[in-house]
Amino acid sequence: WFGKPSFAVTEVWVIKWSEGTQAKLHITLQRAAAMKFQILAALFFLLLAVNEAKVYQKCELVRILRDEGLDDYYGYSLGNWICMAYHESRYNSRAVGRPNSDGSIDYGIFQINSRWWCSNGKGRTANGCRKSCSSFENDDIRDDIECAKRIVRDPNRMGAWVAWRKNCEGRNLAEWTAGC
Ligand SMILES: [Ca+2]
Repeated sequence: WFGKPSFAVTEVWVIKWSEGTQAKLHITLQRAAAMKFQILAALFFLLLAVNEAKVYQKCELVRILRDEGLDDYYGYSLGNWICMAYHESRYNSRAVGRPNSDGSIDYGIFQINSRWWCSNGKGRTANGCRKSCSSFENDDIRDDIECAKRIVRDPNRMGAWVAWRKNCEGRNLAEWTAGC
């Protein structure tokens, strides 16, 4: 067996080896693809969860507004605030309204207006609350409450909220805080 080397055997071995490697590589790539898909799916659902609006329960909102001192603020009982928030945003802290006739936009649970109370970087604003409107699009509504207090200190009082004038003003609002 010191004769000439058997290339054929070596070739077959090399081919088998490369086939085996390819098969392994193929499986590895398939697993990587499956894993990539799983990661993308997880990210997708995470984003979905992040984008999901925070819709407050009535009594949850009653408790927060009470804690933040809105009950009887400027003489308006809690029922006024809950009724207003319901008709403005359905208690959705991320509600963003369609543009108003003047091009301004209303933001958040109290639908705070970009022409007068916050800046969205588009068009004129008095920015009475000295806030970016984006701060009224998140689930932390303490700054929204601060701005609502500023709004009601203005001469229009709660009349600033059209939905309040239409649906809450002068009505018996006891039901809005009942059972909380
Ligand atoms: Ca906020």
